[in-house]
Order: sequence, then structure tokens, then C-alpha cells
Amino acid sequence: MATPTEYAGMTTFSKQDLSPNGWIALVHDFVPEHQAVMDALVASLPLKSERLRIMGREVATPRLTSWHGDSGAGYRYSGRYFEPNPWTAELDAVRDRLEALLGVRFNSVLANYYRDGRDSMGFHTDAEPELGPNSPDDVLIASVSLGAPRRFVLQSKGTKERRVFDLGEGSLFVMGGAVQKHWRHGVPKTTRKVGPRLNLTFRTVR
Ligand SMILES: O=C(O)CCC(=O)C(=O)O
Repeated sequence: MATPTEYAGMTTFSKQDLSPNGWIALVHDFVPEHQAVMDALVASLPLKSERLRIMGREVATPRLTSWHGDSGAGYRYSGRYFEPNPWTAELDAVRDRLEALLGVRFNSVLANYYRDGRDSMGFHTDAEPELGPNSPDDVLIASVSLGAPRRFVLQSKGTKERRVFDLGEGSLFVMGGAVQKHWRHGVPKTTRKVGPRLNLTFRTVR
């Protein structure tokens, strides 16, 4: 079992244990000007619905996405390989803000744009081997949510226990240690009237 990495700035906010061997942290108002940042990103990112292979079937993602990162930070999931698009000024500014708080410089980010309650993210783990070197025992994911809050659900693979968070309005949600090994997460569809939301999950691809 890998020992969870300690990150330099993490004494500035409180982590909550997520058994076994994981932790989560929620920081409100991490991006106070979230609506302006979201509008600039939605206008500039090459967001599109991707075709993925899920359980042998090709399906279009029910949300718009784009993958950005340093050169070489390509990412493989659901039968596809994604070359990174370049960093934009707004993405880089959020990355800098995360580095100041966490002491970690991420090399890639996945943007997911949920236009309304019909857009969603199915339950999954971010446990690809590239998110190593100790994936899935120790993976750090920093998730920044801009715009309207949406329900983000963590579900234990073992006990089926659920933890539910409303993430939006510039919040930061961090998952670390073995969360990706033992818990799935997703953003379910909703019939409630919800506005658009842009989520940015920062990762380190090795
Ligand atoms: O939109 C969210 O809050 C979740 C995004 C997510 O699960 C992912 O990028 O892997």
C-alpha cells in the first residue's frame, strides 16, 4: 500500500477522512468571480460532445468536454486517447491558484460543461494508471466548479454509502489518497431547473 503523499499547503484547509485510506476537502468561494471565469472559458474552450465506447457501445457524452495540458499529458479513457489542447490564460490562472493553495502544479485539466439538468456524468473512478505513479492507491484530483451548483455524488464501492455535495459557484473539491480505488463519483441528471455549470478537474498525468 502506498503512503498518501503530503502536500505542502494543505494545512490551510481541513481534510476529512474518507475510509478506507482516502480523504476529501471542500473549499467554498475558491473562485469568487466564478461566473465571469466560466463565461470566458465557455467562449474560448473547444468544448464538444465526444464519442466514447462504454460497455461495448459507442455513445455521445451527455455534456461538452475538452482536455488541456502540458505537451505529452495525453489521456486514455473509455477506448479513446485524448491529445491535450493547450492551456488558456483562464485555465492557467486557476492552475496557479491551486498551486498556491495545495503546493502542487497540475499538468492537465478536463473541462466538463453541463448545459442543463439533462447533462450528466455517469458513475466512474479516476483511476487510470497514468494518474500514477501510485494510482489507484494515491491519486490527487482537484475539482473546481463554476456557475450553477449541481449534485455531486460519491458512492462507496464496498458499502454503497453515499456522500452528496452541491458543487458550484466557484467551489473547490479535492479528493486524495485511495478515494479513486474505493469510491465512484458522478453528477446525475436532474429534473430540477438548473443553470449551466462548468467543472474543471485538475490532474497529474505521468
Ligand atoms: O462535474 C463534476 O463535478 C465531476 C467531473 C468528473 O467526475 C470528472 O471529470 O471525472
